[in-house]
Amino acid sequence: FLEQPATVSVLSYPFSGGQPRAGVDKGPDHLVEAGLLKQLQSLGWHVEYSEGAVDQLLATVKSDADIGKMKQPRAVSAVTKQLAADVAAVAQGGKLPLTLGGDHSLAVGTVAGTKRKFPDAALVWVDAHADINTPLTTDSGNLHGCPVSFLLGLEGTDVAPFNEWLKPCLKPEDLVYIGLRDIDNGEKKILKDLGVKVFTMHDVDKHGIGKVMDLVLDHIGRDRPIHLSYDVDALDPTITPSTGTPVRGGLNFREGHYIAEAIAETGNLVALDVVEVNPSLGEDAASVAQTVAIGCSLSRAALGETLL
Ligand code: NNH
Ligand code: MN
Ligand code: MN
Ligand code: MN
Repeated sequence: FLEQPATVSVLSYPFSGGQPRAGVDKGPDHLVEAGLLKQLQSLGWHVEYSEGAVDQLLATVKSDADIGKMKQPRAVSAVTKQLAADVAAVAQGGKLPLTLGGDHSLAVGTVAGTKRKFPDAALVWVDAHADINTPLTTDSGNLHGCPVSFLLGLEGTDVAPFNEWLKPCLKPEDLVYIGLRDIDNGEKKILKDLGVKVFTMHDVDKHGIGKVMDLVLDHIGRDRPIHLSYDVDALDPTITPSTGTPVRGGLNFREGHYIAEAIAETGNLVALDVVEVNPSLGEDAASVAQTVAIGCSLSRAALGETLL
């Protein structure tokens, strides 16, 4: 689905407004300073880099009072609207957008952008969380817990400011989850009602990650564009400690990388998000460095790095 020579366009989006913890906006700079761009070049990719104009976009948001339960809705909407345009432009150019977050509310923009070029794209969501709360079901009000519901157009998501630019673009059967282990009660009901394919950590334990990825690809099909949205909190907190909402019992190092490798092997990856790296969190500098290094190695794996 990409033009040759293969080009990855790295989009830095230093945005934290989808959740309350400062520092996740520093994720992209740390990933780049750790050498991500050169690493991708070494894999044979032509690499472009740009920084989203997050500060300018936020300057247009004069005040951002809650709307219903939603926190910072104008900030999230303004940033994701521009990100959708950026991702769509990259995809239209035959290149692969790699969005570095920032928090996972950014996926409202990245997936909407991918869908403009590839309406048939499947979405593989790797996360401890389902991020499918709606503005009606969310307890926290944090929009990084809600992006999937907006993409699906669930009840309660047809609200300003999002409905000024965002149209539902995802069908429940286009979506597969891997790694879930902290699903809110309202989310459990939504997932069951919609019949979404979910591979929780229980399924990873039962089948092993190899079988799970076979089942993921059985479900979405092996000849469709794939958008991979990777929240680093899918991995166990011993592996990626520097993230805002760590949940024990996560993917181990190899399981996390195997997911990315198996997607790369399809040759069908058209967009990648790496989100929720928060360099301000974690016990010490080594925790931060490890989390950032894994953000880089997951990106490399998804873009074709192999062990042999
Ligand atoms: N489900 C919770 C919420 O909606 C937590 C979401 N936190 C995440 N998601 N980090 O990936 O607020
Ligand atoms: Mn997430
Ligand atoms: Mn998460
Ligand atoms: Mn929770």
